[in-house]
Order: sequence, then structure tokens, then C-alpha cells
Amino acid sequence: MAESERAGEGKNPARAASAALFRRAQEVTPGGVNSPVRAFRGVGGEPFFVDRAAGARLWDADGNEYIDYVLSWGPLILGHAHPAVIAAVCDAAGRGTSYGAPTVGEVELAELVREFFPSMERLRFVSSGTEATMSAVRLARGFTGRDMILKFEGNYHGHGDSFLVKAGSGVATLGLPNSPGVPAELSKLTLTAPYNDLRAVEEAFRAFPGQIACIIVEPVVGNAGFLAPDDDFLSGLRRITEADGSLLVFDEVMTGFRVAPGGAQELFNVRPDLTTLGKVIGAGLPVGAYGGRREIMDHIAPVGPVYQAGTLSGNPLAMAAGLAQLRILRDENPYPKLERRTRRLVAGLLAGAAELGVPMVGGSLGSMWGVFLAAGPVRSFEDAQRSDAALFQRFYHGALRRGVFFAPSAFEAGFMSTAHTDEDVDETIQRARDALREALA
Ligand code: HOZ
Repeated sequence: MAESERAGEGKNPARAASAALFRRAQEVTPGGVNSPVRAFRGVGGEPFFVDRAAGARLWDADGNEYIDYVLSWGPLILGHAHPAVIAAVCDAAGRGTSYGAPTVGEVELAELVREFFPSMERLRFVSSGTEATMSAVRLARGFTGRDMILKFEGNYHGHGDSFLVKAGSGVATLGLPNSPGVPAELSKLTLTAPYNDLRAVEEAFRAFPGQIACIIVEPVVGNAGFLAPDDDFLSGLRRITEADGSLLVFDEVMTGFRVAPGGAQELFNVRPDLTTLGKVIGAGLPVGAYGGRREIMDHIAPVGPVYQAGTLSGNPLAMAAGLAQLRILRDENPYPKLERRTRRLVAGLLAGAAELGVPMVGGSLGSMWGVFLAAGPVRSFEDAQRSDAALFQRFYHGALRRGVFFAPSAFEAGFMSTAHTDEDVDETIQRARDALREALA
């Protein structure tokens, strides 16, 4: 496509229907959204409202088309509305939407998840990633008899009370270091350390020996932008927790089935005590899971005394969707192709920035990726906060006007699906370069 034609794609698309919906939504919902990052406060302007999606694409209420790299914040590895997933959901729905009693789908999905994640010797389904992390931490506390936990700055583990201390994702996007409503006494039990800083972790364990129930970590961070662990970081956490009798919890809500089929624990060969997973095991339907060593999981009711329950846990529609997606991932192994395509995207974005003289760094693992408009290496949340927020906002809207939907915050990762083609990726690189050129002007 000629450059003059491409420039036309930068014109403001009509968004009257989205604007009207956003006005209506704000009358009934705080900020007009049901999850804060969606409100676009991280990039300014207003969100579009989605009408439908298929494969790698979304269409908004005004009919504008976007190549989607948010993918419902990760779970849609096969893209939107994959025929096998839709067929499985429709078939399950025809047999009832919820029973509050066990089904074969729960057993089959648990067995399949364990094939990918052997460290999850026993696992329990819940309804969201937040529920999974809250339950895992309760279990860690119940198992060890300790109250403190340690998390990392810029890591986000859902909106459970214990996690809203120096958290990433929407908490970072809105600049809310701690949330009112969380009792100070509870926040005091959450210690924090900079990501990739083993010395800080060692100091915390020296200060509170035998008192920290667990370390919970995004082994590859997706909620402060994309941050990869240093070579010795995850194995260092394993060593420190083991020495202290504390548990290591990998929050693989974002990384599970993404950075490798078996998540970061497979990629980095570190076996956590507990793992949490999210919507990916339901192909985007509301589901999560936590699991780990058998003797720890046996502390959960009804076997043990740590209580956790839910009517929608193991919901039959979510189980059916998850089984459809994970069976395809197991049988077709799209991972090498996904990884190559994700690398192609990041390399193209970096090359475009370099051509324009814009400092940008970035990377990917498997089909999870991210870039920062920053010069130096970005290894921590503090580094991530040094990226150029004003330029990111202009770049973001330029890309959106050109039909590319990146996450509306500098503190979120991007994703790739099997539905994205090389042509989609090349088109994205070109449009992003045009958006960056415009943002500089
Ligand atoms: N906090 C989520 C991403 N890390 C965003 C959830 C949403 O808005 O759907």
C-alpha cells in the first residue's frame, strides 16, 4: 500500500455509537466500565464498545475493524470465536448452563491441565484468576501457619485485598499505590520487593524468618508491561523459599499456555509449590484454577480445613470451552509458529522505532510480548515507569485510528493468536510505524 493511502488510515474513524454507549454506561456503572483499564484512562480519550469479534479481529459498535492484540487480556490463543470452542460451548449450553453438582468435564479438564502443568498434582477450579490467587494465598497461610506474604512491585494478582499493594495493571495505570478499603492491618502482612531483585527478597526473609507463608510472583510479568525474569531470578526464589519453609506460588494467569505450553515453570524449569491459572483454561470464559503439591492441596476442604467453595466453580460451559482449546493446543502444537510470529511483530516494531530515532525496547516469550518507549533495559516496575507516557498516548491513538488494538495502558502485555497471519503482523508493523511518525510530529 502506498504511504499516502496509509496516511489516510490515520483519520478519525466514526465512533458516534461507542460515544453514545459510553455516556449511557457512565450513568449506570462507575466510569462506564466493569474493569478500570477498559476506561482508557491510561491513554486518554474514550473506549470503543465491541460489537463482535472473529479470529484476529474485533469490530466496534460503529463498524470499525481492529486487529486485536489484547485478546481478552490473553486467553484467546486460538483467536476470537474459534469454531471448535463455539461448538463446544453451544453443545454444553444445550445440556444446561450450571448444575452446582460435579460433571465429567471437570475431571477431563483437570486431567488435561495437569498434563501441561505436572506440578499441579491436585487442582481446584474457581471462576476467575482473582479467586485463584486469593484461594492459593489462603491455602499457603493455612498450610504453613504463617500470615505474611511477599509480592513484587508492579505484579498484579487480581483485586484480592492482600494484593493491592504496589500492584500493576489498572492499579499502576491509575497510579493508586494502595487501595482504600483494604484494612491497614492486612496490608502490613504484604511485603513487597522490586521484581528481579533477589537481594531485596533475601533481606525480607532475613527480617521475618519463618513468618512468610509464600512468595507470589508473576514469573514473567504482564501487568507492568512485559518484563522477563533475569536468568537466576526464579530459581533464586525457589532456593530462598525452600530454605525458609515458605511456599513459592507462580501466578501463571497470563503466562500459562502462553510463554510455553506448560507456562513459565516449564520454560525456566522451576517447580513452584502452587500455581494459579485464569481464563485461558476456559478459552476466555470465566474460570480460574489453583493447584500444586498433593500434600498442600489436601489441606483444602472437604479433605482439609482450609475453606474455599463456589457454585460456578467448574461451570460446564467454561469446562467445555477450555477442553476444546487445550485439546487443540495439545494435538496441533501451534507454539513454534506462534513464537515466530510474535518475534516478527516485536522485531518489526523495534525496527520501526529505530528508523524514526525513537528509543524503544521490547521482547517476547512464546506468544506474550511487550514494548516500552524507553531507552535503557527495563527489568522492573521502576524502569517501566520511566517510559515516555505522553508519546505512548499519542502513539496509542494513532495505532487505534489505523485499526490496531493494543492494550490501553503502558502497563499491560500484548498477545498473539493462531488466527493472526504474517500479513496481519506486517500490516500492524506498518501502521504502528505510521502512528509513531505521526506521534512525533
Ligand atoms: N486487569 C486486567 C489486565 N491485566 C484487565 C481486565 C479487563 O479489563 O478485562
